[in-house]
Amino acid sequence: MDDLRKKYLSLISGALDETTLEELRVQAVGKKGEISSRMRSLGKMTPEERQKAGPALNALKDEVNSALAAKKMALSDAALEERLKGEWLDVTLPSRGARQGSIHPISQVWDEVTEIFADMGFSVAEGPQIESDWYNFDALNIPGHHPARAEMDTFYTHREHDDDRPPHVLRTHTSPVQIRSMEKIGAPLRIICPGRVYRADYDQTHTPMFHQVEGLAVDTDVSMANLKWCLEEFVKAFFEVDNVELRFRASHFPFTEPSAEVDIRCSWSGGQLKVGEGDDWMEVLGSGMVHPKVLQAGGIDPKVFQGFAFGLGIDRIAMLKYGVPDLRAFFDSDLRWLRHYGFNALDKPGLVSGLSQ
Ligand code: 2NM
Repeated sequence: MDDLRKKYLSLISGALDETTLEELRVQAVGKKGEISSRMRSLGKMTPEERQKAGPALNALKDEVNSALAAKKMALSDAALEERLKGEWLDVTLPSRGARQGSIHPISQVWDEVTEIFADMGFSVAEGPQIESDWYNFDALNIPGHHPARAEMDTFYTHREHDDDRPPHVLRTHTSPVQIRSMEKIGAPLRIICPGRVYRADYDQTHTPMFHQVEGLAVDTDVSMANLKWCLEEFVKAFFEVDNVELRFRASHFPFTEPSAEVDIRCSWSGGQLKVGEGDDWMEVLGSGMVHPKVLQAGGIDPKVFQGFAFGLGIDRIAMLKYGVPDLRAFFDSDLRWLRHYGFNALDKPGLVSGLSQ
């Protein structure tokens, strides 16, 4: 029995592949194998012989089976090792440039504006694009008969005439988000609301969907001077210049009193815009002190709190900053245009690293 043991253990340890190992298993412990036939011969032994040989044969069978299993594991590990060597991949190789996408100029400017106001302590708030009449108009001091409702070229959702259920609209500005934020957060408050807005207007300089950022700061000691500083900082950071001159022109919006439109000093020489110098003025923002009725609609006490607010068109300032001549090209999804005007996804705008590379 000891010879059998030595023979099989040495054969198993010398096996080079799983096929050889399987042949050895059949030869030793298979139905007609050497160890199995020895076990069958136990019947012909005397009880004394059987009592010694039985357990010894069982032990031998177990030992050979374990040796087979261990060798099988070792062979399969070695095979895996070999395969992995062949499948090695260099993950440091550069990606395929031809398939790289780019960041749309509107997304880029959205991120730049957000970055600048975040640095001044403003949070970002977002809200629904389908709004109730109340949030889009009434809460903003634009009652039903107000001409601004007609002027806005509002898209109404279709519904049979029903006096009990006022219609919903596609929001014509992002101000309803500010009413919702006043209700939800209360005062003090500093937020900007970037988002898509809709007006039924389509020509060289208007698309029925465009993008706006509106800002709102509410506190117990907020003034027009704070508004002016804030917008000056914004314009300098956005146009990446050290000095700008702003001109506040008296204007009228239903939701602010007083209201002002903001122009920046610039020059247009050779079709090239330069901000902060020259004899031209360019309108970029609308702004003002939030009307007491609007604070009230947001659940804020206008006897205790004041607020300033402003609004600007993302698409328009994107055209100005990046020299895009035609607004409608923004929404054509022309790949050649996107490759030309798009930004690298890895160059995230930051006030330290630079807004635009
Ligand atoms: C503008 C111009 C002036 C404005 C007002 C508000 C609110 F909700 F706080 F009253 N949000 N945005 C505002 C003020 C917007 O856009 C040209």
